[in-house]
Parts: sequence; structure tokens; C-alpha cells
Amino acid sequence: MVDKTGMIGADAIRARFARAMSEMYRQEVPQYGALTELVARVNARVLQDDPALKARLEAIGALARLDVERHGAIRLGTAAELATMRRLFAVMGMAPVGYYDLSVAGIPVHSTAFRPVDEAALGRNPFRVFTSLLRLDLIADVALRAEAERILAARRIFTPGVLALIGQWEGEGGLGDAEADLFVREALETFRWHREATVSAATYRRLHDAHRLIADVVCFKGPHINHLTPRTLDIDAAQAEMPLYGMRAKEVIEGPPRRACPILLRQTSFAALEEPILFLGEGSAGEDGCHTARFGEIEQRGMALTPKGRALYDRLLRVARDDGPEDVPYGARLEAAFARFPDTEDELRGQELAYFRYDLTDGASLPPGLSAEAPIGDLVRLGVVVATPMTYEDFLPVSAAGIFRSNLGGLGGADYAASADRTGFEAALGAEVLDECALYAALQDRSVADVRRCLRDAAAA
Ligand code: OOG
Ligand code: NI
Repeated sequence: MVDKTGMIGADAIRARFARAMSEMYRQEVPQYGALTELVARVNARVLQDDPALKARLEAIGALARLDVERHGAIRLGTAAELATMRRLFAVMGMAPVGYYDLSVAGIPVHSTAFRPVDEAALGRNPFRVFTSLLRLDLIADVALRAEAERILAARRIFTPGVLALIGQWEGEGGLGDAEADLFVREALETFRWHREATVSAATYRRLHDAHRLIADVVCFKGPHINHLTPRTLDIDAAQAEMPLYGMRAKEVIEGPPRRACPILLRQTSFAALEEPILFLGEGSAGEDGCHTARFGEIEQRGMALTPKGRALYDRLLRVARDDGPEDVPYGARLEAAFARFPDTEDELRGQELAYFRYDLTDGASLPPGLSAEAPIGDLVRLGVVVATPMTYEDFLPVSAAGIFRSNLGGLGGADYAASADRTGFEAALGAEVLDECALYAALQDRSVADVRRCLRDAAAA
């Protein structure tokens, strides 16, 4: 954890931060604590009932990360906030991966996910934060837009302490043990909930009427963490148990249906809490109000899909949403549409719909007559190589829109011209976002190259 120069590694800082964030959110939103208990219980039961799954997760080192695995979400107001957030997450080994345009779904933000990228880092702690930037350019009311810009320009969401530590990390390439702890404490302040709004009730109302999301981003001191999501091994069971814990889950689980070979990501949430806030008084005393922003969510992760698999997923999801008979419930339409998505690992691999990691089978050697350069599928079929599906580490824009919508209530009406602006997002970020498919493909290619090298070495020996 501490290297020979006394520096703490990024993975360790991220793990400390994720733990501190979880602790803070548990204090702020007790239902989150209940949700993590529910998920821990469901996961323990799944592992007990399915020893093969347990062995497989253990073998690929995926069991250790499960208990600590969380993703969170924040919404930022300005380009400068996003650029500094990128530098803050870099200290924890988290890079921006993917571009998500939510304007198509009537939500005036675009987003990326900050997350660790390499396999070892993901294995240690895959903490990720879905980070959205408000798009004031989509607000038609010019005066309101100017007012929001003015309010946002005046706030400082980072403490002087964290800015100094980020600068130190950039200059020296690391932080010592005590500095890492200080960094975690100072960074956490940015994500804390503040019940004092920075605006009057009248201003809040105006922004809220333009779009609830605008009020949530503009009227507070900082980008409060709005949910923290544990990962479950059986989202249907967890969803069914949510009412027992006093939570009302959203009606449909976002993403693909339940399958023998889980793909991508399935998510569900419980509605945002109504929380008391205090508006800035026009005179002295502030006026009481309430705000809904923070909620709970659970996720189940499946295989990462190739662009070909993803295209099929997107097409079938559209079929289920748009073309299904009206009188058939959405869940049944989804099942029907996805009957056309292959559901065995052999098919998914053979048709190059999902990414796999290839490893030499224990003690295996090359059968006579076969070269180390033989098609990887042949090596798998002959038992020389074992293929393990890669976990999807990212998000889904249609699902994210569903999660946003279920927590902003009354979103209807917002109708923006679809206008992805990746270039604008990257300019604000001060960097390009990484392409998630390129990351999975590189990992897959590297595992194939490693397998072939080992086979060649063994044949030469
Ligand atoms: C983010 C909603 C998206 C997910 O898991 O897809 C999300 C937000 O509400 O800020 O968290
Ligand atoms: Ni989420």
C-alpha cells in the first residue's frame, strides 16, 4: 500500500475515500444503510445456493470486491467544476470513461463515469462516480439561464485544502499516508449534503419550474452525492424484498431482462426522499422548504458487450419499448424481444457479442498438431484455454435516464432537441473521455496474446 518513497497508491486512496463516502451517506440517508444490508443478505443467499457461481467469482477475484463495490452520482454546474473534479478523481486512480448524452431523454445534462480502468485496480476497488454536467445551453429562457450562471459562478465547491493536495499530488506524483487521509476528509466535503440553499425560495421556484434538475444543481453549495449503489447478485430478489425494508422500488428494472447469462447492467431505485431545506431569507430569517434529490439504487452487473452485441441490445430494447403491444406489460415485452439475444456463453463468444478474457487451463498443453496461433475458439473447444466473460464496468444512457426520471418526478414536458455535444463536454472536462469498448477490447487482446506467448514458450521448452 505504501511504496518505498512513502507514497500511498491511488487504489488505496480510492478505497479509503469510498469507505468514507459510504459512511457519510449512511449517516445522511439511513435507508442507504438498510439497502446495503438487504443486498448483503441477498448476495450471501445467492452464493450459498449456487456454489458453482461462488467458485467462479472466487477464481477470478471478483468475490472480494463485491462487498465494497459502490457507484455514486453527482451533478455539476460549470465547466470549471468538471475540470477540477477530473483532477480530484485522478488522485484516486479514476479516469473519465464514456460519454452519455441524456438530452435525448429530456434531461438537460451530459455525463461521464469516473472509474478505475485497469483490471488490477478494478479488482481492488471498482468505485465509480456517474458525473453529469448541467447544460444551461438547453434552457430556452435567456434571463433564467443568466441567473443560473451567475449563481453558479459565485460558488466554490472544493475546499482550499483539497485543491492544495491535488496540486501537491500533481507536482510530486503522490501523497503520504497522513496527507492521503487529509485528502479523503477534504474531498468528502464537496459531496456533503447541505440543507441551507444558497438562494431564496422565489429563485428556487423559478429554476425548479424550468426543470427540477436545474434547481438541484444550482441552488446548493455543492454537488451532494445523490445516491450510492451496492451491487447485487440477484436484482429480482432484492427488488422483491425492498418493500419489507419500507422502500418503494420503481416499477420496472432498467436494462435487459433476467437471463441465464446476464449482460450489461440492470438497475432499480427507490424514490428520492423529501428533505427539509432552508432558503436564503430576503431579510434575515430563512424560509423553510423541501427538496427531493437523494435516493437509493441497486444494480446487477453482467457481461460487457462488443459494439455488435451492444447494437443488438439497443435494437431489442427499442423493440420492447416502442413496438410491443400496448396491452402487454413492459416486462413481458422485454422478455419477448430479448428471446432473440443469444443466451449461452458459447454463442455470445462465437458470434462476438461479448468480451471475454482468455487464460490457459491449469496444466494444459498444446495437443499435437496444433499451433499456438490456432483460432482462440479452437483452443477453448479443446480445453487448452478457458474463456471468462468480462464484467460490464460502465453505465447505460437509457437506463440512466430512467433512473433520473424516477427521481425527479414530473419530468414530463421537457423536450430538448437531441443534441449530443461530446466535443463541448470534453472541452469542459479538459480531456478526452476514454472509449469503454477500446478498454475491454485491449484487455481481451492482451489476454489472447499472453495465452499464445505461454503456449509458444511451453512448446519451445
Ligand atoms: C444519475 C442517474 C444515473 C445510473 O446508475 O445510471 C445513474 C443521477 O441521477 O445523477 O446513477
Ligand atoms: Ni446510479
